[in-house]
Amino acid sequence: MPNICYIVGTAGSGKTMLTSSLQRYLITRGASITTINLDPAVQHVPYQADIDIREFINFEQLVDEYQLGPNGAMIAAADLIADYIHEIQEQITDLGESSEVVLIDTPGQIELFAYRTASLKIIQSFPADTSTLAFLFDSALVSNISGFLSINLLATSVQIRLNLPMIHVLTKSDLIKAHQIETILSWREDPYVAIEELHGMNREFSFGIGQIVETLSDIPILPISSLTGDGMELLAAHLSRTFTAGDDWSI
Ligand SMILES: Nc1nc2c(ncn2[C@@H]2O[C@H](COP(=O)(O)OP(=O)(O)O)[C@@H](O)[C@H]2O)c(=O)[nH]1
Ligand SMILES: [Mg+2]
Repeated sequence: MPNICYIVGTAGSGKTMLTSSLQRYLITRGASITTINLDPAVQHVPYQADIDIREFINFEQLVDEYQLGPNGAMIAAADLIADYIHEIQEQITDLGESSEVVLIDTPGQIELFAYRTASLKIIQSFPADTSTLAFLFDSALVSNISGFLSINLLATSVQIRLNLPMIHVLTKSDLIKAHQIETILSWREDPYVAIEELHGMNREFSFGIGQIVETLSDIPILPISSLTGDGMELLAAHLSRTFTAGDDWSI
């Protein structure tokens, strides 16, 4: 069965760029990688995709043919993926056989991947114990407490929906200072400290949020920059351990 890593996160969180930089990093270390673009609406894909959903779905044609606005067209395109699931699944299985990991770049808007049924069907067609989700925390969104807590709740929501093991990746670490990264990591260790700093929140509500966010406390947050390559080694090691149950890949 293929080892699959789904790269998931809010729009602009760096999924495509991480797919590209991680692919490059792993290949230069001798790993064999399959890379898949599942975003039908993306214009430019900066990596060599072994499977590209745009070969199945023509986004521009959808817009023209059905006179859809951008949101309607993106939803239609995401739902259309369902028509090609069998083909995609076969291709992933074939390519995955000779790869250490299959990296899957998902649609720009998280709800198109996490909440519509087509992608759930793709996920469910592979065993959960050889699949993982890299959930991205965009530095630009999580450097303040309310943003951090909100994205944690989103991660929990995605976890409920997709029910796969997760790793959390703090993207664009080059855009924030080292002490900000430390602060974000400390909020993960103790979310109640963060919540206490949010003033004017109902006590019971805050406590409830704390309890939910605390359920993620065993998941490390790995800071990376796709631009500078910082943290890529740690992320690769983490993926390797996830898929080989402790034995590192040869990378
Ligand atoms: N500075 C910096 N910018 C990044 C990084 N990763 C992504 N970006 C930028 O963030 C924007 C969105 O990235 P993209 O990978 O397309 O996000 P996606 O919508 O999640 O696929 C682009 O303008 C990227 O150039 C990073 O590590 N550092
Ligand atoms: Mg993208």
